[in-house]
Amino acid sequence: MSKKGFFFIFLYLSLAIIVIWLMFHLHGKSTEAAIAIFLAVFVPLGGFISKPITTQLEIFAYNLFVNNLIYRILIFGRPGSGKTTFIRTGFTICNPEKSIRSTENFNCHEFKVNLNLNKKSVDVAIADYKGQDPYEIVMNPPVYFFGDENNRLINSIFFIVDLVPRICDDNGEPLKDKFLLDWLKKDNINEKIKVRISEHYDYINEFSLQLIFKNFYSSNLKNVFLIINKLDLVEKLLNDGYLTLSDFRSAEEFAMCKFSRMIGQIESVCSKLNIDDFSVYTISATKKDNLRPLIAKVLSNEL
Ligand SMILES: Nc1nc2c(ncn2[C@@H]2O[C@H](COP(=O)(O)OP(=O)(O)O)[C@@H](O)[C@H]2O)c(=O)[nH]1
Ligand SMILES: [Mg+2]
Repeated sequence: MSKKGFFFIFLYLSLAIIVIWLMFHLHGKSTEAAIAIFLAVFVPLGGFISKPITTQLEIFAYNLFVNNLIYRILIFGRPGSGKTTFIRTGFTICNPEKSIRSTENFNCHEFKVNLNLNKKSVDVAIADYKGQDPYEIVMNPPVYFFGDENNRLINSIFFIVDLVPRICDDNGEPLKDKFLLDWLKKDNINEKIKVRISEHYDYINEFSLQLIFKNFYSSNLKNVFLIINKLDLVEKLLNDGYLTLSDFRSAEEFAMCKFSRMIGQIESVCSKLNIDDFSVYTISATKKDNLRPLIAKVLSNEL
């Protein structure tokens, strides 16, 4: 409990004791009225003062039972960038325990991860951010996952972007790859990719980075990743001759270049906070084998 909390409780109890003492020592006619006033003023006042303290007590109780052995990952990126796909593909290889807890902005999953490197397995929990706007990330983050604001528990942050948008059909279902590729190929591929990239810059930028690190950074944070997703679609467009990479040697290099400013922004925040483990991965979240090196890297100190 904070010093301020103790102070208010102390002040409240002192005042209450003084008033009760006065009531019983001034045996005047006004005693009944004084009791009525006492009940009317002190009971609601007590409730008001103790509210933040009750919250603090709840957090204190959470901290007592929180499992510090779980490796906690926050995954953040624009809707449609592949967060849920990444979790499903990446962590089904690792024998998931079917536990998901949801809040308005997060789906929190828990897994047991064993990459067969040795027999040891790691308990991993991932918060999949499902809010629409970036700033909602700081609205009521569940204490059981993030820890309270004075004791954050996040070990890794994954920022995720892609080069191809999610387009939905008339029923609101995301287009299958074939139809998505047809839509891209129809006209102006470069412009469509450019628009998608700029949407990610609207989402992950100096402002949202500040918000996230200010709210979730602690000495528990070990590493940060930028994941550039949907490389398979870019490769397909290249192979089919719809994209030309005159200035690049590969789809990976193309992807890294498109997000070089974002890489710089994350690097700069990390270096200010002395986080020297920042990596960039280009992946296809739909391919299991693609994700193994990344997961092995994240958990390299745990397994
Ligand atoms: N081809 C391809 N599609 C992907 C990839 N990752 C995600 N998708 C598709 O992109 C859409 C959005 O993915 P989802 O995981 O729901 O994104 P979220 O909103 O960030 O959770 C879905 O239709 C996925 O099937 C990928 O690496 N390659
Ligand atoms: Mg999702």
